[in-house]
Amino acid sequence: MDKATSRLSPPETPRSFGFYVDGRYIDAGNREMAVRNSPGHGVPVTKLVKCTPADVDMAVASARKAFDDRRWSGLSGADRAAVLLKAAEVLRERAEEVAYWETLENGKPISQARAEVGGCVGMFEYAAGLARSLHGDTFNNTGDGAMALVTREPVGVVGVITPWNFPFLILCERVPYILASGNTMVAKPSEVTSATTLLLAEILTEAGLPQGVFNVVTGAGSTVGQAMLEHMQIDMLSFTGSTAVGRAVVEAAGKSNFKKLGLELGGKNPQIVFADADLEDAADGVAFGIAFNTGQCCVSGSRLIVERSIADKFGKLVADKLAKARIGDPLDETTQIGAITTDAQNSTILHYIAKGQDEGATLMSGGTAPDHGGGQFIEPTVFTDVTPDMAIAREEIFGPVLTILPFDTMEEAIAMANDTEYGLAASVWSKNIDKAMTVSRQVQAGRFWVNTTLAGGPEIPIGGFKASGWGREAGIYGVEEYTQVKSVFIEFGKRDHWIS
Ligand code: TXE
Repeated sequence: MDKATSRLSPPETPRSFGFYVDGRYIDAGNREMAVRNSPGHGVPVTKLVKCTPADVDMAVASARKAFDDRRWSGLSGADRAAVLLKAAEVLRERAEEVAYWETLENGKPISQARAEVGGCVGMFEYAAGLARSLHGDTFNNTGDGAMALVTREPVGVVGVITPWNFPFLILCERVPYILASGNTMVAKPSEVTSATTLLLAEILTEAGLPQGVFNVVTGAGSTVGQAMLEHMQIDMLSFTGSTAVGRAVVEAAGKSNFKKLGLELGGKNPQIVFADADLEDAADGVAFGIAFNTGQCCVSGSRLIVERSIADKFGKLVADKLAKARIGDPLDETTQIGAITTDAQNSTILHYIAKGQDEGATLMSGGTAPDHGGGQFIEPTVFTDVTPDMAIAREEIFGPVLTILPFDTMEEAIAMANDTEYGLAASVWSKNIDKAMTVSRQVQAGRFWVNTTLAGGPEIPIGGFKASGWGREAGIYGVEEYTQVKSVFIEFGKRDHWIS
């Protein structure tokens, strides 16, 4: 913090973190350290341990012991809820610290990081209630002298591998729900955005989570992440990231212990806009859907599918909105669009902007990389004259690049929306309930929005159809995902003998 002006600024020296096992930090020792530069400022902000596969073994052993001795799973739901509620309280107290480091490592605007952390507080509070209410089922239709119970048991040791686009939010869409039923965990954040996962470990310990229940290893996906995929003592793995690594996750599970998997992968999400929509609202929603988090969201609305009669007018409305969005220093309170998180992603987005033009699409607005100091920024970009076969219309760009595709009939709009390997999210904008509901029924997506986009909450499940993933996170669905069902058949009274 620059005290004279009370404007936030990057730290003068990078903050060093250890990794976190058995309720405490472990120093780097002679392990290598990675330095992370703020993508919004280009200066070093954190130093993180490059863990080894042996460190993964240590973290998994800690989680295994904590699970097997039932120090967490053996508690009542009420006792687990108390810890989750306390975690929410501590997180609320430390929210500004979490938001600051999130912004520094990720490049997202500080106002957005604060809002995300606020949302995460709600997830811990909501999951606390679920820890108390989670229950099974009974069958008393088994005849006199018998009864069956169906119980929900925690899966065991859960590994969570997270990406860099929402390092803290994606983590908190999983952790409280995974902990609610009594699982223990090893988390591996992205190597470029690890700080806030370590802060969560501190917060959970401060909240009274028993040692060893939540452990964090930091480092590269190809070593630390891969060791987790193959680990025989990890019972379930939640992976959020690219479709390519998602395939490796499935393969490794098959080659190791058939661990249960949750996958949230890529998306190429349609925003369908009918001529009868409130076009001002829809333009604002479409602009938000593509520029929020600089388009680095698996649920970004990157394909605008718009009724032909309004396509030109509506495209201009969206482009005008985007031109007014404030892009710049992520630590500036007024910034709406921050930096591109990684150098590789920056190159990927610029590559797609060039490719779109090579393929014959027309660059309607944006497309440049403005200079806002030491960071890397890309203006929101809109393409018209796009055809469905172009790479910019088919592949996940993971940046602020919108393609406009016109349609003539509702059936055509639905077919275009579904013409993708992905099925993560979709929106429809229309004031006609028949159209809106028909589209919501027929578009294949795990999350669907009517006259809004990127909306949700702790109660609402997330996850994808098709190649966008397996399983659901958040809400009661997210708790049940991390449980397994056990049936218990009980007989009472005298047994009817098989051998008499
Ligand atoms: O993802 P990776 P990257 C998409 C998006 C983006 C592309 C590449 O299109 O351009 O993926 O991003 C860990 N075993 N999404 O390269 O590599 C890695 O350390 C185990 C969509 O960053 O999939 C990190 O913690 N783990 C997505 C996490 O996987 C491995 C969000 C994600 O990294 C591993 C991010 C391995 N072999 C990118 N290799 C979404 N759905 O939101 C890497 N990792």
